[in-house]
Amino acid sequence: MKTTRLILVGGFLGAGKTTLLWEAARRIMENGQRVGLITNDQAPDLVDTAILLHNNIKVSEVSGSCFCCNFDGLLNAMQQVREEANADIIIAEPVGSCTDLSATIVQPLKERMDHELLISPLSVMTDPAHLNDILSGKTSGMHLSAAYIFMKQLEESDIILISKTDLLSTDELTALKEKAKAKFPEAEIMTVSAITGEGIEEWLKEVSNRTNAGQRLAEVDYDIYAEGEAVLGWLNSTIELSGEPTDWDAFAKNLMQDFSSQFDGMKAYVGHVKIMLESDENYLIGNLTGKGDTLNFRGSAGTGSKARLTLNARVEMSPEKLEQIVRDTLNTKTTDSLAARIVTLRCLSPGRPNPSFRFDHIVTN
Ligand SMILES: Nc1nc2c(ncn2[C@@H]2O[C@H](COP(=O)(O)OP(=O)(O)O)[C@@H](O)[C@H]2O)c(=O)[nH]1
Ligand SMILES: [Mg+2]
Repeated sequence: MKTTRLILVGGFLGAGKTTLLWEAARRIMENGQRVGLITNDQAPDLVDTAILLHNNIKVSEVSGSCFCCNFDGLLNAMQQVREEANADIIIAEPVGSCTDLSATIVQPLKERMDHELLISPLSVMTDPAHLNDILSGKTSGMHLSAAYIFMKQLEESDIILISKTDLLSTDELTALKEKAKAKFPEAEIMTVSAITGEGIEEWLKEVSNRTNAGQRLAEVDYDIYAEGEAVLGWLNSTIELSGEPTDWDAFAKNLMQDFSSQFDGMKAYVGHVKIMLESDENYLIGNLTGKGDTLNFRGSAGTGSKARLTLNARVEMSPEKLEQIVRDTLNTKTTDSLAARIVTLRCLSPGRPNPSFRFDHIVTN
């Protein structure tokens, strides 16, 4: 089988990974190369997979466990994408609350698949506001142990990829890059905006040409790491909506605003709440990655009498509480003229990470 390039894009929940995956995939295809994507989650019914599938790209999902705890799942997904899409390039997005990827994924891959894979430097994407807070010694509203995960992700990265640069002035961006470089002198600092396209070509060029992946290992305390993940309630659900013709965009916005004001009211840290509302061929995506001011929507699901809602929420609270809020909120949207039927609902708090492999040294090829 031909050699395939693997680009891993890690980074905390809501950093902008899936948005970049799609933008990068589009550009790679325009260049005449074949691309396959791999998504990852603790449970199935992932909005990210649904979004990417809508764009006619080969997507394989590793669900039920993160890549590091299900290394074989990652290998199988890569095999599938390579066979079915004959991919020249695979881009994979690990779970946003995962760290220690250099030790648990990159080094084992280097050792086992050196002849089949060209592994790109590990890119860790970071939201600029969170990065600024974390570099200033704050927790950016997160639990202390979740902030620890955020920091460890940066520590092990080959490339720190600052996202959403459209939200910063040139001076702010320069200052943030300098601050990041001072803290992580061994990492390359790059910047992208999916909105303006700034930096995407440069980043793609860098990860497509370099092969020195996994040059750094972070020292990770698994007790703190486990706590940082366990404080998050995790919910994936699919819901069928049916009734009188409904303006689905207004419905989605109202639903997300409701979630947002409840979480803000409870001072519960929102990692990511993401919805996809599909009606016929139309769809709308809604995202909340913090307080109410992060709420944003794109696309349109139009008006119709039937729709399918996929909901993924990662919020700092017990899974039981999160499930109750989701069920209660959906109930308030149900009327005589609109029914909501929960088709699947999984709610959990991630278990202690138990990686398939964990290397204590950097593999040199
Ligand atoms: N302003 C801005 N927002 C972005 C950019 N990239 C992603 N986002 C938003 O960030 C949120 C999280 O994006 P997503 O790709 O799902 O993040 P992931 O959780 O890391 O996969 C969404 O609301 C996106 O619309 C960007 O370049 N600029
Ligand atoms: Mg994502």
